[in-house]
Amino acid sequence: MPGKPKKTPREKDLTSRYFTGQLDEDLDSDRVAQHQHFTSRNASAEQNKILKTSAMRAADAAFTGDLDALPLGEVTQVHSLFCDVLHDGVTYLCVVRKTMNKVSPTALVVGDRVRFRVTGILHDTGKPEAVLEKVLPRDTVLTRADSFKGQIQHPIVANAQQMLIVVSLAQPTVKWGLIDRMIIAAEGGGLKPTVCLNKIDLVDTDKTAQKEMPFAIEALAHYQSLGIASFHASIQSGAGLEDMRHLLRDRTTVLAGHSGVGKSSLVMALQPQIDIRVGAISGYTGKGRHTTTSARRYVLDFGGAVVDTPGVKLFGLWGIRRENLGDFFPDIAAGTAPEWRKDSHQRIGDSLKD
Ligand SMILES: Nc1nc2c(ncn2[C@@H]2O[C@H](COP(=O)(O)OP(=O)(O)OP(=O)(O)O)[C@@H](O)[C@H]2O)c(=O)[nH]1
Ligand SMILES: [Mg+2]
Repeated sequence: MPGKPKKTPREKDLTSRYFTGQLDEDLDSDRVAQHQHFTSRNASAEQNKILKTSAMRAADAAFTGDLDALPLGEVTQVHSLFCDVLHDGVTYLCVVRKTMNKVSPTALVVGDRVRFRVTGILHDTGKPEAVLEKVLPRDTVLTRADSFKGQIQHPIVANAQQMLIVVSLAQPTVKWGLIDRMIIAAEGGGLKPTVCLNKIDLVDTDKTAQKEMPFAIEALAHYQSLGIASFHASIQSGAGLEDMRHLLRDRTTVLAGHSGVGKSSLVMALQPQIDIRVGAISGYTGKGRHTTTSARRYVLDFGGAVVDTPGVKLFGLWGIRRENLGDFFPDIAAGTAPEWRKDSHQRIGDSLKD
């Protein structure tokens, strides 16, 4: 196995400015299992090494043509030095033009619409190589902050219309505070939130699920009163899968939630042909283990696209201050907020900057 290739200063620069491949697990104290980290890094290093010799040279050459005449694609996955871009059913392996930061002020993310130039070189993976020349303005962007105090913004997904917040009744248990934060992030970024109460089958066998169920029903009814829809689901029984298909059809949806709640399993249940990694249930500790390690966009054969994201434990809010927090808690102003929402409002407010 060849050693990890050393990065030139330019490559380091590219990495830090444009790409946030393993972004989500870096934001929280959560850590990816060591072996997963190791494997994905090695794979990245191998691919980056090959790309350096061809597409990166192409990225250095000035492009003088009409940028808007170049093919338009969507970023489906971001790696350390390159990204996958889908155009007309073909995935291109793209490196970013050195001067592109003038066009894009923040890191490139999954869902970004981009103009790219095909190099004519075929990568070992079978993907054609290309140079990413331009990022188009985003319609929406789902963003997290580096911490609860929100010093640095980390955009996660661009141009999605809605966010499906997946929670599981048990294994792991629902964290309603996390749901409230995700709803705020979705609405703040221009995405419509919907909540999916998953693993509903566990109500028959799992004591935690049985204990949680009455409160879950109450909480979801309260969200409904705020215009946030929800549905129950289970890949075991098939419950809710038609609701989900209906919700996802012809739209771009981000799936988000705690690690282990079953986000990737739901995607696979709807699109079995998608090759996606799902965590094993044996030895489950209820702590979450990050099976999905970076956001990835999949096209749905019944219309639309879905972005599967890595699980989170914490969700730092970006662009939300104590003064505008009330905009996301209309029930507080209306005097209809139950105690758990008041607590949530208080806790989120305390965690924000003045
Ligand atoms: N009982 C039950 N288990 C489920 C259900 N859906 C998923 N699981 C199990 O839950 C575990 C975690 O599923 P994943 O789909 O990997 O969860 P995830 O949300 O994608 O997790 P991360 O990628 O780590 O964020 C797997 O062992 C699944 O088999 C369900 O409806 N019922
Ligand atoms: Mg997953």
